[in-house]
Amino acid sequence: IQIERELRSAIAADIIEPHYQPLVSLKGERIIGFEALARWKNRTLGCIPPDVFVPIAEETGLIHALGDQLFRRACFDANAWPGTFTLAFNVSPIQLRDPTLGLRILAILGETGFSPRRLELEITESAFMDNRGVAKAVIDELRQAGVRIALDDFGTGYATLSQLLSFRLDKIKIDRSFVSHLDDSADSRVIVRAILGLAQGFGLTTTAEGVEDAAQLAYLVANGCTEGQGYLFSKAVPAADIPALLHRES
Ligand code: G
Ligand code: G
Ligand code: MN
Ligand code: NA
Repeated sequence: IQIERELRSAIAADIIEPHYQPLVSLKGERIIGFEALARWKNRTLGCIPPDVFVPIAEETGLIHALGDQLFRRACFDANAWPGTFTLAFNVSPIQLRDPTLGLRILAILGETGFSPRRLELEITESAFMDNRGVAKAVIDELRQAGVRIALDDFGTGYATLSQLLSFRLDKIKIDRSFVSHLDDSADSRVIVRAILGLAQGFGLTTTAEGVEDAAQLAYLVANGCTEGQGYLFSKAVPAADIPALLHRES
């Protein structure tokens, strides 16, 4: 309850800010975009991770205001990046129950001048479970405007393959729990290879999450994964650190 009150005032004061983790093309290992990850530093409670405050924002309905606020900020920040870079932004299943979400996202894109073609929204399998009609309509509306849709944390949810196919996706993000065990689990290697095969068969791009070492990277490259993300490349950094990160690369 204290945290809910703190969350309300943090949103009112626009204190929660996106940090950015690079998305790296595995062909040539170049940064091609960033995923926005919300960070909240509270005076009394310290750094509160999104695993903690996002569920509270979802339960209280604050996620709609918080999501809009973070998205507007992320579009402003992303306008400073090279013109080909993608912004990946997480959208909660609760946000996708709101039939006005698509219009609000398009309005923020218009207001900030950030191109829908450079935006990739990350949704999770639970978005398919409840209120599928609304989620589907919102996603169709955004895709029609040129926004790409990525399925986040793939392999951890309960959606069936046929449910997945009924939504048009552009990308699958392979959950970190599989990638982190590539070195020591034959099962994880089979699962990752199967996901990559499935994605290729449907013409989807793939991002491996949580890439931490060279052996994992080599396995992913050998099996046709298109993009990676993880501490091997960089953790999420504040917007102000991005120029230095890009300079280091060139
Ligand atoms: O950044 P990592 O630090 O801890 O993120 C943890 C979880 O919080 C991830 O599942 C991520 O998708 C989610 N998350 C981070 N930022 C946002 C955000 O801006 N919106 C939503 N809906 N989820 C987010
Ligand atoms: O949106 P999503 O569920 O994918 O959130 C990504 C989460 O994974 C964030 O909490 C982010 O900080 C975390 N993360 C990103 N890269 C790595 C990594 O290489 N290793 C680990 N352990 N966590 C990571
Ligand atoms: Mn994500
Ligand atoms: Na994820």
